[in-house]
Amino acid sequence: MQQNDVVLTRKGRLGEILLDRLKALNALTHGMSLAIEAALREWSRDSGVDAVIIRQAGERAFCAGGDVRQFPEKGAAFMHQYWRDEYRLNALIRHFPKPYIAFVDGIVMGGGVGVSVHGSHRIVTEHVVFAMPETAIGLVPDVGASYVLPRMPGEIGLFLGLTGTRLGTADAMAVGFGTHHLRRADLDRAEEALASGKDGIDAVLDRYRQVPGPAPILAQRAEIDRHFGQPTLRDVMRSLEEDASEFAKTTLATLANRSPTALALTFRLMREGRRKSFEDGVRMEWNIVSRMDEHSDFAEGIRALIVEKDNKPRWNPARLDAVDDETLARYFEPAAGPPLDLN
Ligand code: QUE
Repeated sequence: MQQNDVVLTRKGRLGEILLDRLKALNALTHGMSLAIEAALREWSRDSGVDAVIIRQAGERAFCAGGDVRQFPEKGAAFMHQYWRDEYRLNALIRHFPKPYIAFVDGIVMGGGVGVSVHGSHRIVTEHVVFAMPETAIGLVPDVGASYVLPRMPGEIGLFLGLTGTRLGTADAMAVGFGTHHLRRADLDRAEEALASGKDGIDAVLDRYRQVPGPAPILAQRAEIDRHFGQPTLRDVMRSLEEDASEFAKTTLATLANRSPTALALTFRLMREGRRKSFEDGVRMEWNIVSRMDEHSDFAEGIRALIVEKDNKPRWNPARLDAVDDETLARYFEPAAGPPLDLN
């Protein structure tokens, strides 16, 4: 790891995590995960630390996801260890004994959602762009998405997980990703006030919080719920195909670019996640991702969208109706090797 991919410092009463990997939109490396975990474990026992804050270097991204670019060349053993350590960090954040405050001031996708959404306070600015875009690279929404997305209003989480739709500030607040909306221009002052420990966290955030405008996604809520509330993915597709609306047309066009296997896995993952604990949801994600080998759509998605950037993934199978149920069911079987340790 580059020493300054993540900078861990004390700021008054705060422990501060600074994501600082500008060349890759602060995408989370294995080394960054391990360094953040070690700092959190230390700060949880340090009575001089009242709360933890996680922030981004640069104006563009909080964290664009996992650093998946080199996954195929690094091989299965590396990928498996990466995911084990990342999911253990996600669980640590979810159960962190002190306030965990994310200042999200740009792109937050995939793994970036994993190091923010499970914390107690998620501050979003006017620059936030939230997405769970994994189906675009042949993967499924992970890092606890099987717990978080099904708990969003109606079928919005399933819609976001299948399509990878990007949300702005008001939408990120409406779906519950953000707990507070602050202006970028107020973040440094808010952090200083938190670091001073003079007022409580909620008092400080209330002083700076802004009221988001109307959320465009809520205007689509009825259409989303009607189409994505169908019992099977085939029924969802049929429902969209039978609808001539602009929403149905653009949604079908988006889904046509996604990995058919990833869509089918995501549909089942989100539906099963509804009635599972966070831990059992993450275990289900682990069972799936542990089977993403060099022949999988995930390897092809990384090639097409991240490395070569031709944006022309050749999915196998290429059509949803060729994804068979037995193949899908196998991804949900317990993974090989030692059980996932989330402690
Ligand atoms: C879907 C994704 C990711 C993505 C693009 C998608 C993702 C991810 C990155 C990414 C972006 C910039 C980088 C990098 C990775 O892109 O998870 O290393 O420099 O991490 O369409 O899920």
